[in-house]
Amino acid sequence: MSKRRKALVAATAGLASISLGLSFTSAAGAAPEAAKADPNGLKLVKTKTSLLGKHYWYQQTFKGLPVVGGYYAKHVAKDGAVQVADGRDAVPANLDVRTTVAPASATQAANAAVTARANRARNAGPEKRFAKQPAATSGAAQLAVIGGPNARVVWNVTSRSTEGVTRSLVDAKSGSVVESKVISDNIDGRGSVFDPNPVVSEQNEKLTDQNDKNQDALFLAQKNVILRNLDGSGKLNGSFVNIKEAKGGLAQSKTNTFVYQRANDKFEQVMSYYHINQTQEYIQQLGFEDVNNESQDVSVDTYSGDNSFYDPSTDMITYGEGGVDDAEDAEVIWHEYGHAIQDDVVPGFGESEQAGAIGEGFGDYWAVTMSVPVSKGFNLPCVMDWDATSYTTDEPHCLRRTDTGKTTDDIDGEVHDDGEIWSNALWDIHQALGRAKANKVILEATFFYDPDTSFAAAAQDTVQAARLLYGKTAAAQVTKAFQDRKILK
Ligand SMILES: [Ca+2]
Ligand SMILES: [Ca+2]
Ligand SMILES: [Ca+2]
Ligand SMILES: [Ca+2]
Ligand SMILES: [Zn+2]
Repeated sequence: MSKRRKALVAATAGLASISLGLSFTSAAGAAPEAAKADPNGLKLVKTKTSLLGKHYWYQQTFKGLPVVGGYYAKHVAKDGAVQVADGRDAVPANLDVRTTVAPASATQAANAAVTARANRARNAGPEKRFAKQPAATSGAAQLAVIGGPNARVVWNVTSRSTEGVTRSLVDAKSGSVVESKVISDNIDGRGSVFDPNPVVSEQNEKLTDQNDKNQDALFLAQKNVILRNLDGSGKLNGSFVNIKEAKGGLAQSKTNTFVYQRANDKFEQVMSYYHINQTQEYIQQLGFEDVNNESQDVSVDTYSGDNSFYDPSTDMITYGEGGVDDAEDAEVIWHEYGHAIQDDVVPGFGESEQAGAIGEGFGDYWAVTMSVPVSKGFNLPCVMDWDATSYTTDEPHCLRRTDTGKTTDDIDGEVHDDGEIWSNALWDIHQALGRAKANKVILEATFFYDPDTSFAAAAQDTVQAARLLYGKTAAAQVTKAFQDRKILK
């Protein structure tokens, strides 16, 4: 970060000051400066030692309050030569630092501004589906002074929102927000993805893998997206996703630009990052802050078979590259993330056959509900439309579906088959309650599952969650969805 040199102003008592514009940063000007006393109102905040000497950093203060951005540094060489960097701001000596705005009102104003901007930022980008953002939250407001031509006393409010950590300055006399800026390191990158997959976005069942070859039709299916919550390391590592292993090496970009075509294995890394980040953001939008809220480890294209899996012993998701590379289909990404969700919420989940089937059914359902906002209604209950082009001939190409009409009469003891009973019930709940309510009910219910639960017990948990969250009518709708599958009587 570079900081603009500031004009120097004496802020001593009784002197309504004017900028002097003096600079003391040059080496030539250093020696005479050494003899002078430090100006008033400096508070030592840090002392650093380097090879050539010591460095004293001061915060500028005015009537005991920190002046925002006002700094003063003394660099003392081993021979005693002193260089001064004076970044103090002019503050009129008669500035009244009494406040009329309460800190709580300032915090409220700051958070409203942060939330409004976070919403605008999202809505201006391609991610319109994330229109509603959580409100900013913050700790206590601190009183401070802004110097310069518009000197005033402000409340300094630190907030946290989907944009990261924000510092807002609220005029302590008028209550207006003077400045609001993101100060955290989380950064946005750029990428290109399929969303959710080319078959759905292009509404074209005739697309084929052709052994991972670049094709015009598939290039047209790519869309440019913002990769949020990256940690700034230049890798696809962030708050909710860590691409930990990948065939051909990890994608890296100093400018956090990750744009590849699908024949490049790094494309699948971008897919994994983007779609897992999206789904964790969505979960948090629903109000859940403790559903696999961590940087999920992912291994991409490292398994040659046509399969993907979640390994609870290492808490890692692996996406295979057989047929259509699995991570070219967001529905595969979301299905596996579904397993990670359940393992996070219910340690050791999946101990019985029916719990295993619930795991598979939930993963399929989660893929479908995540696809809803980007699918324009195209074959919604069809799971993994693009990956399935490698191993199905019927159209639409689906690995499985969430609307098979199966009931417990169809149980065959294979978890993926039987998962279609469960996913059908969840999909019916989605249609009855709407997406947000259904997903709140389903995620909330998961917290009450036993690791070796049965269809009936998990269904009861779901009915109970619906009753507590939304009342009797919702509970009756959920009950009916399970009765239709002969899971509940
Ligand atoms: Ca590929
Ligand atoms: Ca492949
Ligand atoms: Ca595949
Ligand atoms: Ca689909
Ligand atoms: Zn699975």
